[in-house]
Amino acid sequence: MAQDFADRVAALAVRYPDNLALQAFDPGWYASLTPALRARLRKCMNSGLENPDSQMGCYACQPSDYDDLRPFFARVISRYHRVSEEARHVSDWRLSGVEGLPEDGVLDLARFGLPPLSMRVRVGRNLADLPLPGAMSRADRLRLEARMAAVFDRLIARPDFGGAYHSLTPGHARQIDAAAYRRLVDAHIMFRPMDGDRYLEAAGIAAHWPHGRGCYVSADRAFIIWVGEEDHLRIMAMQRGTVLNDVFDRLRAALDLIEGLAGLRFAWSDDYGAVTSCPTNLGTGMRASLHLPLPRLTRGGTDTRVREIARPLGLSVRGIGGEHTPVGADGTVDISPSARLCITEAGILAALYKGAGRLIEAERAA
Ligand code: DAR
Repeated sequence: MAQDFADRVAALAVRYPDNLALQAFDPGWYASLTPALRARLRKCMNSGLENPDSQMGCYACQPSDYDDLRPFFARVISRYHRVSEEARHVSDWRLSGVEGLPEDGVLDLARFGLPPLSMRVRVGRNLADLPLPGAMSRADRLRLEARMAAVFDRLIARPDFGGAYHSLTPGHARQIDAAAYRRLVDAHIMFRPMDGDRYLEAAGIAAHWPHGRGCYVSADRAFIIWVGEEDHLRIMAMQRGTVLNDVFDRLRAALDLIEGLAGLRFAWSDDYGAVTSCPTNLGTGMRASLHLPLPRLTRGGTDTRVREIARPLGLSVRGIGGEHTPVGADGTVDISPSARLCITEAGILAALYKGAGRLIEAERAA
């Protein structure tokens, strides 16, 4: 069994050099593990074996996987995030210490002549006392949703975060129907169905769909918490505007409020910061993004030119429908700093602000 798995990994690793998990696998170390740890590693790697075209090729399934399977995860983390295997993440939301920002600390995109744009900042968080989504039972998923109900009750009572929870769980008191769900997805408020995502299916993260899934939405639709997607929680602030601080500060206020409510404690690693399902999100767990209209640079409906300019700026480019979606019809793309680990939250926001300025400059020169 152990040798079969090692042989399977070796055969795929030759054909898929970009799959970090396959490349990081060490058969000698794997053979030295206890049967229980070997089984845990196989589960973490399953998505990358079933989908060898994966970039990362693995997901953690227990909060302790990053520690208990450290030699493997330290290698994939180091190679993906381009940090040393001994790197330690430090979080910091204070913009004051970041160089190259406006004196007043206001990251206003209007300074680049940009109109109000769709701005969004989100973090992934997982509860410390539950398995990660890849290893949750249906009961775990319902337990997560029930734990969050107590938190939402407190948010609903507040003028700054008041709203409502919408559940996909059959029979849930707040269950919404298919039409309402589709409307929330089309409004970019709710996440898309997970049972069609081959990576998440193979990782066990999409299991028991749609049980234990839902989203909390504030009355102004500018504060959202996804429950039961790739991480237990995706907590995000979004709005149309030009001042990035607005979404950044609101998210920070929400996190300060939520952690501790109803005994909630987030999974945290001394080395890797916020513990997330996918190693690509470790550290801050933060994705700060903008929908930026770049019709000249995306002429022909392709984002190749944008990617060439964005990559050296440390920015990744997506379609406006999320990961693996096309450029918007009007040439709008979703841009966001790629870095998550060994960069501060403030550093991510600064990279987005400066990167947007450079991209719009290139657009005007195209
Ligand atoms: N399919 C996974 C995606 C990794 C990054 N995106 C996430 N976590 N949503 C891969 O290994 O390519």
